Amino acid sequence: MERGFKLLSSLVLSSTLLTTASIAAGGDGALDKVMKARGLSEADVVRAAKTYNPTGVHDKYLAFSSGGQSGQVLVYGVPSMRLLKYIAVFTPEPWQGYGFDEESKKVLDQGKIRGKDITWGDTHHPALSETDAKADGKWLIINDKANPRIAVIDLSDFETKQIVVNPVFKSEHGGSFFTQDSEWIIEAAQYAAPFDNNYHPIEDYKESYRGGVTMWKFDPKHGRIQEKDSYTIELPPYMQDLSDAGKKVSHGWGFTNSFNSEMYTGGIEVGMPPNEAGMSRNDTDYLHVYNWKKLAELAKDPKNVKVINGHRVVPMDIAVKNDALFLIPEPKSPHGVDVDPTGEYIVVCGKLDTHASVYSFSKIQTLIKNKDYAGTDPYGIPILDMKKALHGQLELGLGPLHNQYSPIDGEIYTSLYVDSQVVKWNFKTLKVLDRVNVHYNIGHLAGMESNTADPQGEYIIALNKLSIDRFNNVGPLHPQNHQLIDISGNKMDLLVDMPIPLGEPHDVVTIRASKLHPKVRYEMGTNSRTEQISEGKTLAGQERIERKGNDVKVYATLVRSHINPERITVNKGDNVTIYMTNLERAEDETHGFTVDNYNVHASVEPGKVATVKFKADLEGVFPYYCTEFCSALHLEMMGYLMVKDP
Ligand code: CUK
Ligand code: CUA
Repeated sequence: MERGFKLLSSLVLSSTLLTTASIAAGGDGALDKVMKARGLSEADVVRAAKTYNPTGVHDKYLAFSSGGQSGQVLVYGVPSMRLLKYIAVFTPEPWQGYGFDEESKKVLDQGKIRGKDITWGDTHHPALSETDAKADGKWLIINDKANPRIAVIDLSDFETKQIVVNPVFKSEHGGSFFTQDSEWIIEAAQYAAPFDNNYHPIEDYKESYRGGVTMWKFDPKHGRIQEKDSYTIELPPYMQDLSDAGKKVSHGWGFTNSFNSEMYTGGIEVGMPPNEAGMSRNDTDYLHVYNWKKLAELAKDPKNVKVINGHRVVPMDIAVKNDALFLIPEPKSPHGVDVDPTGEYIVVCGKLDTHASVYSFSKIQTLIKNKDYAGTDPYGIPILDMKKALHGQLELGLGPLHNQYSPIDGEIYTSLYVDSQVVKWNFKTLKVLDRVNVHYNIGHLAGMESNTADPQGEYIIALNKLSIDRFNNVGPLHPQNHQLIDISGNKMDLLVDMPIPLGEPHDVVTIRASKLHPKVRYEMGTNSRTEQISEGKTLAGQERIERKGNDVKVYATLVRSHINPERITVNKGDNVTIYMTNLERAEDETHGFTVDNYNVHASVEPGKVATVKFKADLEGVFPYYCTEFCSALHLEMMGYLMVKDP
């Protein structure tokens, strides 16, 4: 696949070939004809060739994009920018049976908040699991800003396996980020709120409202968050924001931005200026710097924690007393904070400031060691002097938001929201190197494994919030625009646009496809959500219907081109459970299953068991059938549910 791609590039990049060669698809002068007919320049053709995958050729990288308000994850290939899959995460998704079969309902149910069903999510930050600060291709996590939750996706089958609800936050944004060996996940709150579940008047903001960072313990072997071993660092109500975990030299530390050092709480009732001005009055906000490793040790002693909603919270004074929590001023209303591949530099973007600020971890450590503090905040947290903690600052343009690193020492790419640009600069020498226009209003940007200790270079994807005129008009709600940029040369070159038709995708993480090894089938009889053999596993010849009182259990098999049994007769009011085992071993021979009018659907991949459950409360005759076009006799793959009044 690699070879094919290289061959193609060398073929098309040769400009003599471009103008003179005959192309198999068209014959003499075909390329010229196509270029003329479609109004393409030579540069256009080269760009097209850089992203074109002939049929059967795979992509070098896979990108995992947040699905924004869809609550899902999108997967696409780079450089082809071909959409490969949606992964159902926080929102029911019928194709995958997510929320329509029993196995996936159990996953979605983990995301209930205080007993309340939450059937959407506002996904922002996906993160790939790491070993030694490098992407290892095992797990993907993603946060939900609106309902503070984190989901774990297994990259062996691209299915969501776990959802955890933050027990103390009411919203969150600074998640989710793995530490360098995926033993912890950082999740920072966003809008400050009381940690308990009670009403507290807004006048008590400074006393009762809190921000924080939850450190979720993660088991990288089994891919599950361990809620009991997790803890939260209590923080002031400064509206915490994006975060990043230290790596290498800064391993053990975490960094979290904030944008409301004013502790402004809204002014409608008391005649204060509107929100924006209120939260941006001060010239600086605070970068929170915390030693989560030390705090994890402290949290083991019950004397050091407050238990809130059954969850351990380390109070600010305990963190301060143990030299584990510090603040550093940063230009007001910052946005991204990104630790460089060595762990020494922490780059914070200004958003309302035209600068990026490069903090030095070793300078921060020296200030901490010497207790060289510039003062304390109202909560007694030591403040480090900004100038002394900075390696330097550089003016980049209007609205710097997020950063990505490259394999070249000191090279960094930053998104400029207001200027609609990606700027390449050097964070060590503090020099701007290049900039390219994007379309339009870029938020995050994604390099190839760029947030790890092993960035690959090659491409940057600009995640643009607005597409305006880039695509056919499909009504007032536009798709967003992911633009692929070639960064392999001195000058960045914009290659192609890709519309994202599923919510606002805040962030993307990427990985070399060679690091992923997803399976093509399950061990026969597997409940894919638990990875255990299902109680409903049914082999050929074992199909049966069991009745106990009003409970009817159907043990069914699916194989081209039969659903066995072909007739299920029940009484009105019976509780019906249908276990389906897909007996296929062939790759991509998925069968779907639905019972008409009963709002159930399952996707049953080879080897999988999926279960649908319903009360037979509608009397009548209901066809059930396979919903995937699986063979020439697909339409014949059906049966009848007979519901009679006894
Ligand atoms: S955020 Cu949307 S552009 Cu939620 Cu990471 Cu910056
Ligand atoms: Cu099985 Cu269609």
